[in-house]
Amino acid sequence: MAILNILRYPDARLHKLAAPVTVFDAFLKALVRDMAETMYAAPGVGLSASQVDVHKQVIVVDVSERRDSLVALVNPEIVERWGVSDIEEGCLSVPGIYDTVERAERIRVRAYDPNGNALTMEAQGLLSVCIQHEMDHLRGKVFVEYLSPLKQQRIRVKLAKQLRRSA
Ligand code: K1U
Ligand code: ZN
Repeated sequence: MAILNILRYPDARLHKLAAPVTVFDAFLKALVRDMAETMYAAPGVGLSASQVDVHKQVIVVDVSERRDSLVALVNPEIVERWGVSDIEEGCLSVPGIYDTVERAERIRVRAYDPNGNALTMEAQGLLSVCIQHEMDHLRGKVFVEYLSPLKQQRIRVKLAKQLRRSA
């Protein structure tokens, strides 16, 4: 197992489009294990392969308090959505920035598990928002890009300051 490096916004690699997974092999299972370890260590409630510079359609999520309910989705697709949620979001690629984005409150998702078994699941609340956030990463979209140009500018300044302080 390994802790992977998480790309930081505004790294251009966060805007790459992830490709569908076609082979469900040992490399995919190792990627899922490493992503889960990286998410738990961060700590976070979700992580996409895009954030660790692997541009394949893979996400992991665990919103449970006990951190024992890992959901790993390969080639996820939202097939139905209901309601509106405005839960505050964070992002491991944009540390220290939290804001709300309009998302569906409840979703039905079709995906594969890491063994290649097809699955359908329903999610609501934070789990729903987190899956939508991670799926955005797979299409190269970072949550701050939904915010106003003024907020995005302020975020860039704040992140540049963080970077200078840590250098
Ligand atoms: O995609 C990511 O960078 C992970 C992100 C997921 C997310 C959080 C909240 C709403 C939508 C999506 C995070 O996990 S940020 C860190 C975080 O929220 C958290 C960290 C520790 C404990 C609980 C939450
Ligand atoms: Zn994120």
